[in-house]
Amino acid sequence: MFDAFTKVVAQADARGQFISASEIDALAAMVSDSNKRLDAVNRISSNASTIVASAARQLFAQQPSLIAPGGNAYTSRRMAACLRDMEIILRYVTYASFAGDASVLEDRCLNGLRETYLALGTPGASVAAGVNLMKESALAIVNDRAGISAGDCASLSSEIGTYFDRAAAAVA
Ligand code: PEB
Repeated sequence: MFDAFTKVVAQADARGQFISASEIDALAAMVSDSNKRLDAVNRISSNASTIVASAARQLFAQQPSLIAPGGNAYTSRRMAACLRDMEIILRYVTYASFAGDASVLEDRCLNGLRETYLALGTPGASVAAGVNLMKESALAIVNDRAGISAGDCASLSSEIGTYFDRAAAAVA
């Protein structure tokens, strides 16, 4: 598991070189924007149940067969498993956003997930649709202008978006 700093160290060590000026510049830029990162992670984390619930509600409205008899979220046991899975994926997205690196998400959540869903008969494309709905909801909360000092969060939002995209792509 890497963060943005340990990733740079590992890459420099693999090359047998000192950390380069451009790597230092990139990390310095990240540090100077780190309050935005912490605010974004805090907002997603403290609204996690809202993000999961609203994404799930939209997913089941778009794909009602999932909750019809025989569907993959039919019976409260499967519904609970589905909401739990969405929450797990969102939690790893917040870890990656916090660390500034996708490796925790890749290694501890997405690795083997496609195969797990194949074995379970859970439709990966529907999970991916749920992840995309969580992305929309989470980024809307991150970018809410209310109650926060104004600033440009475009690059941070797009970085966080890539973590959701990786999760969706891993199961689609
Ligand atoms: C992954 N999900 C399920 C299982 C596992 C995971 C390992 C099997 C064991 C169990 O049921 O608990 N676990 C989960 C995960 C990690 C992990 C992400 C990462 C670290 O450890 N059903 C739907 C939707 C979708 C869904 C499309 C969006 O209709 C999910 C939610 N996951 C779903 C369902 C099950 C499941 C299990 C329904 C239960 C399947 C079944 O038992 O029939």
